[in-house]
Amino acid sequence: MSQDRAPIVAEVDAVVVGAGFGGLYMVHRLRKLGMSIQGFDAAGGVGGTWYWNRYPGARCDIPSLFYSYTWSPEVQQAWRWSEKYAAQPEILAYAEFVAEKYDLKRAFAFESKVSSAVWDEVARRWTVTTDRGDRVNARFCIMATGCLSVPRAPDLPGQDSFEGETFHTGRWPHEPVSFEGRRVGVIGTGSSAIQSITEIAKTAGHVFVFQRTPNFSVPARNAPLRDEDYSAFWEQYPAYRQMVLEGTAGIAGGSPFRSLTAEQQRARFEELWNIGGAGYLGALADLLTNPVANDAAADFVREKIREIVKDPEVAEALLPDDHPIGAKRICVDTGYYDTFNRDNVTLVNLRKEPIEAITPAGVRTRDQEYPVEAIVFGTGFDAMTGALLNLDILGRGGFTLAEAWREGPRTYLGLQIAGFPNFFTITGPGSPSVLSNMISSCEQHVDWISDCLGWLQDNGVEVIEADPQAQEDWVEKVNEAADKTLFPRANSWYIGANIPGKPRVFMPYVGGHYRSICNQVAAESYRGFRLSKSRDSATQRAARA
Ligand code: NA7
Repeated sequence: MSQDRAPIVAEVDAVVVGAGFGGLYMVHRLRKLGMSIQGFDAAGGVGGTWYWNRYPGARCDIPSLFYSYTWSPEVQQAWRWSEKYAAQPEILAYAEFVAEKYDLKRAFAFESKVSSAVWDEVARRWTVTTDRGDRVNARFCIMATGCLSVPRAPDLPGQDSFEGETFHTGRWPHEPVSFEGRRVGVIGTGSSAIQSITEIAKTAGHVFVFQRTPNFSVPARNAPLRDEDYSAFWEQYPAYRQMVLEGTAGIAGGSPFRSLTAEQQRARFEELWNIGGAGYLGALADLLTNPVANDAAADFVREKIREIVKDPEVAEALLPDDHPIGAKRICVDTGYYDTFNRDNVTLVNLRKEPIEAITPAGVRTRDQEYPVEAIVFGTGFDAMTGALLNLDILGRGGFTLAEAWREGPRTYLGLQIAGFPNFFTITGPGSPSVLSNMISSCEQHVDWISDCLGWLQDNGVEVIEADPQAQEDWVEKVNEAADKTLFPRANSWYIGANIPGKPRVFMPYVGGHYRSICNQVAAESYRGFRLSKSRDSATQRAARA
């Protein structure tokens, strides 16, 4: 049901696409620059990824105290997280709280999906259209479209014939869904499936987990946040803030593998396993660059899986064996492996018996049919580029983004694309994005873009556009950085491997010092960008002369 929308503003300084954490803060900063804005979001409200991913057990895998905006001391003081790792409803409530406090919703038309953005060379403006027939002209087009916003479901034979209910974790219904006493099939064992399987199994009649590739998962050790946790957080906050500013927060700590004895290595793994969370990847300084260090950390987790899962055959099938730990996004769970000790959970190993078809009554593998009343697809997303390539984006000379990215995404700093003037991507490919704290990275990009737009205003610059050579140099730097790590050794969505036909390019930037690189570019009057003075100021100068 479509809601009433405020009238669309047809001529604005900036269009902002997306009302998640990037888009909300962007609107706030643009207003401070005195700019007029029209925002759009396909969702019915704010929250971005947290609006859509409402599946059972959906939870952040970064501690809530860090998964928070830092730009508003008022919000920091007023908001209180209840748990170490916040669940989806609480994160969505947080987005809504910020939106209300700063009156940000007013800038957006919801349930309005942008369908195209076309650059007009003569007017030097973008024309943005939506599926509701809106048409807006804007000087700047800012895409806060998220890295994991286009869900992907497999196209299995017979899928449409299924007579039960189907769900995708990334497009969960807003009404409560009960699996009580029902037979449920979950397809996939990535983060979303791992979180939901654990929850669904608590009430379902039976859960069949259809696993193609086992993943590494570590315990979250989630817990309520106490007053003393908050006090400790505020004590370390200045140091944390400094790390964020230097771009080193969340980067692996610890000593290098070879500097530790076998006992010390083991003690370190045990310590981080007991603390819980994705911080396990910080056990060793070289865990993501040295295959031997990585094997040791992976072996430790495999050992834990064997200890937890009672049936040796099931445990064996759950052991990840085809990628270095951390080279695919590590999952953070609450009792995932233990769930396989329940009588109402069955692991179906698709390596032994691949899915052949979905039938009206369930899932048929090579060996047998599993009758289910509901199927949950936890099958992931067209990550990082999907949301942008789903739109018709036409830059200079009518050149499309799809053509520009035919061989994979190419950006300058993950912020701009050569040939697409005055067009910005928040946490775009080529920036740390999904391999960083997303909320901090959104903030950093919004701050950088806002400062840039302010500078353009002050300097009479009308058009900013990535220089093709600067972009090529950056793409090379992104690739070089990835090649020094173990990331390219996994068939992950970081590399586009989960989408048939998608070019295999490692998309996040993992070279470090990213924030200072961006700041330095700005300090050097936007080195690597082409700047065109506004015609007005050129005319004024000519008149003065
Ligand atoms: P992921 O991490 O991409 O996981 C998708 C899962 O779905 C993964 O286990 C896939 O197995 C599986 N999959 C995909 N297609 C199929 C088919 N056809 N048959 C069987 N299994 C399939 O997505 P998530 O939503 O879990 O997580 C994405 C991110 O969101 C996560 O990292 C967090 O940052 C939040 P495969 O490995 O391809 O064999």
